[in-house]
Amino acid sequence: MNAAIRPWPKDEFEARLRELGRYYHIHHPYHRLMATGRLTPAQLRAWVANRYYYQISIPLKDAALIANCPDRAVRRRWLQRIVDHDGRQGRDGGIEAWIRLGEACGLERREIVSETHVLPGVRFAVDAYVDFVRRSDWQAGVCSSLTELFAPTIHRERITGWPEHYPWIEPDGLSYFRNRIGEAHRDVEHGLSIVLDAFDTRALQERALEIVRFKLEVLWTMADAMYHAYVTDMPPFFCVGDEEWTSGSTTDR
Ligand code: AHQ
Repeated sequence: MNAAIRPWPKDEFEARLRELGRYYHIHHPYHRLMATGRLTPAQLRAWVANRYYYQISIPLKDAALIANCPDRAVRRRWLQRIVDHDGRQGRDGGIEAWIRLGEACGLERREIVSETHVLPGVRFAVDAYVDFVRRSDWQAGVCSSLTELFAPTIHRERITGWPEHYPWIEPDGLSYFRNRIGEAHRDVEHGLSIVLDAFDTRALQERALEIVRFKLEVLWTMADAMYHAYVTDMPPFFCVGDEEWTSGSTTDR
């Protein structure tokens, strides 16, 4: 079979998936400002308030994937992702931990859960992710979660960096990131094994790379919207005049 159409060996396929980490949102200017202590408190609070929309959308995305999946063994394991975010009897879950992160940063619970600060660009990017999983086969949905290959690094960066750069944030608020490192490792091990097995032709492997690039674009676009609104001080129409949510930079409007 022609080498150009022969499927890559699994280790090469995995390496190509991991190479996409160069486009991960850890490299986005907003996250570089965050990691180097250059975000103002308002810009950090805005990030938490916007990312809340992503966090509450993950269980909807995972439920859509399960709805598309006829494989009981996969569904049984994938269910844990919903529990991790929604919680269960006796365990608050990640969404509640994210709200506590927001409160630790000085946000009120009501302004987080009301989604009042969620930017159009953030909402559209997150909705595009959920809609992609809803309308795709479940294996494509699994593949789109593989950006978490790169997530433990960004969570560790926050756990180590925020206490130094943002000492005004209550340390307990960082529990979301601490919990997520273990969960992300566990989830990616499951998701990667499915993808390496299911995407078994060259065309499917190329498709898998496209899917991960799409999800990387979702994450990057969310950060673009926040950078535009809170760093270049060009919030969308519904924030116009709401000075509390701009970076207070000197640009004239
Ligand atoms: O907190 C995050 C999370 O729960 C998930 C689920 C997973 C998915 O199914 O797409 N991706 C993801 C991510 C989370 N946090 C992001 C961050 O930077 O804090 C990273 C993101 C991801 O890498 O996809």
